[in-house]
Amino acid sequence: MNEMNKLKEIVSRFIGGDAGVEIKPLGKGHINDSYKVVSGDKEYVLQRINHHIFKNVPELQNNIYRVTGHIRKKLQEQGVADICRRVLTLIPTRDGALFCRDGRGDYWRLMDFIRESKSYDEINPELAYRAGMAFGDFQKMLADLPGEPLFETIPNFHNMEARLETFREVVKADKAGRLDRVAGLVKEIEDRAEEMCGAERLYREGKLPKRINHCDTKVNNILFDNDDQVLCVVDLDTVMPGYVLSDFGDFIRTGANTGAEDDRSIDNISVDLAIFEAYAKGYLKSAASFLTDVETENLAFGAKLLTYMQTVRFFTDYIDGDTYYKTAYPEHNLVRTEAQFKLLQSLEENFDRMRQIVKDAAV
Ligand code: GN1
Ligand code: MG
Repeated sequence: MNEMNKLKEIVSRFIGGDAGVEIKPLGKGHINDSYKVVSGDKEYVLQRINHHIFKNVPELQNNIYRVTGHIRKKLQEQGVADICRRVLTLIPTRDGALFCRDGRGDYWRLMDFIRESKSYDEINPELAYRAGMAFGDFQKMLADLPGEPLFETIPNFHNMEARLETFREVVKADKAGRLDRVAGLVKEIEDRAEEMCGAERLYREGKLPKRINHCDTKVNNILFDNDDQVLCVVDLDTVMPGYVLSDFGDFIRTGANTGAEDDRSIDNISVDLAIFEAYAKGYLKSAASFLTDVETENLAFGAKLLTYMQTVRFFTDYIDGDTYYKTAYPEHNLVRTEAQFKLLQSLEENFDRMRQIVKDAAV
C-alpha cells in the first residue's frame, strides 16, 4: 500500500469510507507528524504520535480527553459561543477508542480542524497580550480538574536537574564524536547550572507549587481567528503538573525572540521587551488572582530558565547524534543550540529590566 492509501485507511478507521478524502502535511512540530484531512465539508487533523517520546499513548490520550472535556464544560457554563472552535475535539475511532495503531506499531489520532484559524511565529505586542491572557485562562480553567493528577506524559519534562543529568551523560559518552568543537559551549552551560536549578530547589523547600501547565506554550500553539482574537490553545500532549514560570518562560523564548528558534544569523536574535511586557501584562491579568508572590517574582527567571533548558535540550541532542528532534540538515541542532544561547545572553543582559516590568505589571 502506498503512503497516501495507508493514511486514508487510517482515517477510515475513525470516520468510515474514504471516498473523496484529501490529505496534506500540516504544521511544523519537531516531534509528531500532522496532516490536514478534508472529507466533504468536514475538516480534521490527523497525527502520528511519536511513541518513542510519548511512551504511554493511552495515558497521553486520556489526559487530552480529560483536559478538553473540562475546558468544554467551563466554556459551556460561561455561555461561550462557537465552542467547537474554542477547544480541541478528539474524534474517537469507530470502536470508540481515542487512538488506533497501524501494522508498523505507529499510533494515530484524529481531531476536528479548527476552522478559519491561524497561528503566528512572529507576533506583535497586542497579540502577545491576548496570548498571555489565554495561557493564564488555560491554567485557571484547569486548576479544578477533578480526579487523579494528570499522567506525566514525559517524566521530568521541565526538570532542569534531570535535563542536566542527561546532558552530562551524553557529554561523557560523546557518542557522535562531536564534543571537541563545542567544549566552550559546554562550559557556558555548566557555569549557569547551579542558578538554573533554582526552581527545583524552591519546590523542594515547599516555596514553589506545581499546577497544571501546558508545558509547550510556544507562540504558534495559540490559534487566532480572522480578527486576531484568540480562539484556542493547541498541542496538548504535555499538559501536566509543572511550574507556572515554565509556561511563562516558554512563550517568551519563542514569542519575544526577534529572530527564529534556529536562526543562523545570530545578530537577528535578542529579546523584544515590548512583547515581554505585553505578554506579562496579559498573563497577569488572568493569573494574578491565583499566583503566589514567589511565582510572580520568578516569572522573569522563567524566561531565562526555559531558554537555557531549550539550549541544553538541543545541545544534548546534537552531542548525542540527533536522536530526538526532527532535523532539516546535519548541523541543525547545533544551530538551534547557538541561537537559543544567544537569546539567553540577551535575556541575561535585560534581566533587571524584565523583573521590573513584571513587578510593575503585577500591581
Ligand atoms: C518540541 O514538537 P513541538 O514543536 O510541539 C518539544 C518542546 C520544545 C520544542 C522546541 C514533546 O515541541 O518541548 O520546546 O520542540 N516537545 C517535546 O521547539 O519534546
Ligand atoms: Mg508540542
